[in-house]
Amino acid sequence: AAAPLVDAVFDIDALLSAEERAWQLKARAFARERILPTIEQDFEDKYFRRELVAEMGAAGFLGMHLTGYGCSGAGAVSYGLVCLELEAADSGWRTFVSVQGSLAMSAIYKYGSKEQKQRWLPGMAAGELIGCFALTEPSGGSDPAGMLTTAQRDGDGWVIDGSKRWIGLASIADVAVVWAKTDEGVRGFLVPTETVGFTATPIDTKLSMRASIQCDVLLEGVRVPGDAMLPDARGLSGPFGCLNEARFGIVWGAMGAARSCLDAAIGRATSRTVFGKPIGAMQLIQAKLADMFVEYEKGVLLALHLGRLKERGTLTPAQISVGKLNSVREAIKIAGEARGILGGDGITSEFPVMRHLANLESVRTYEGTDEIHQLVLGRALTGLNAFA
Ligand code: TGC
Repeated sequence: AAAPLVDAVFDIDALLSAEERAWQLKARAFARERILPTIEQDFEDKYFRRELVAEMGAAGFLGMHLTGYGCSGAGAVSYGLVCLELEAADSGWRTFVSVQGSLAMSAIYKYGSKEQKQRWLPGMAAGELIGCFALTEPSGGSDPAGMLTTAQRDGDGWVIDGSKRWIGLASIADVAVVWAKTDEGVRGFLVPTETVGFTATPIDTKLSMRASIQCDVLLEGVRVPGDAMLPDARGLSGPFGCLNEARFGIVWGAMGAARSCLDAAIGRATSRTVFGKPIGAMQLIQAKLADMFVEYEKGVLLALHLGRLKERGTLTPAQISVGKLNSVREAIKIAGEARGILGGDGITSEFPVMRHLANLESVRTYEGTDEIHQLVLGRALTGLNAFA
């Protein structure tokens, strides 16, 4: 697949290994051949193209940073590049890979028993089984410590009651990783979605992420056996450990959406003539494009730096907050500028810009809002906890 115009200008490829480039090109080709041809219509129709799930599994994109159990064992930068290329097509498909691989599979991989891993991970890596991650509740997502969902002992098993909201893939998932309060703190449970009392209803009123699925989930007297509990997740560090993985993918992915908008803006700036010359010849337009480009390149370099830290095993949650905050905030600014450069066309589905802009508003909100990441950084810088 040919390099996007903006990547040809600034040679970030030179900083990547051959293996990383191979993953990137594979994902770029997948996005162009399998997602882009139908994404505008799918977005319009609120349609999740489920047949792509097995294709993504076959391509090795699901849980690709995990090792064993049919997973690809790829490096963090390779995973990030795949996120970038998928999100250059649509945030919904990067979100799918995040929910399946970074959240649901990571939870089982990090905290599950050998039996739980063997039962679920190979099928999830292949895209034959779908997972979801049920943490956020209807009252809000920023403070998981305030969750109301409970799991109570019932003989050898547990009974889970509560409700969750904004749960990606829940209505098509085979297994839900459900976080609930117990008498020993927050614990995670693997709940097959066919279990009596588990109901998932897609949220139908979204004007963003329309080609992906987010659901309300009801848990009414959901009985699971004792071995449904993830043995190695205790307290909120369990789900937060998975959010770190998903946030890392967003650091890269949002830059993919930004690149797509920047490419569209450059294409339009060089092809649309006003006042007798291409608008790209106007100094004001060039200044906008230059600023967009600078933020895109800075964002990719930051993502790469965080990827290298992750590969060294030293990446901290605060560093991830820098990346998530910056990437999404700047991608939204880039998409907004691109929308302006496209003029009226910028609000149509003939260009991807408005779709990216709408999607990025979801990405800004999930996995920690801008404000949550600002406060994580404020706490790291001052030692003072604004959440307490
Ligand atoms: P705090 O006291 O700071 O920490 C509680 C425990 O958690 C540990 N911890 C972390 N561990 C690993 N990685 C991190 N990033 C961690 N952050 C905190 C911490 O060390 C402590 O461990 P322990 O062993 O001492 O108990 O917790 P707090 O209640 O003060 O919270 C701080 C805050 C606000 C940063 C945290 O609550 C937070 O990150 N809030 C945002 C949560 C969020 O991102 N929610 C959106 C999730 S998106 C979603 O659920 C949808 S899934 C996607 C989909 O389905 O589409």
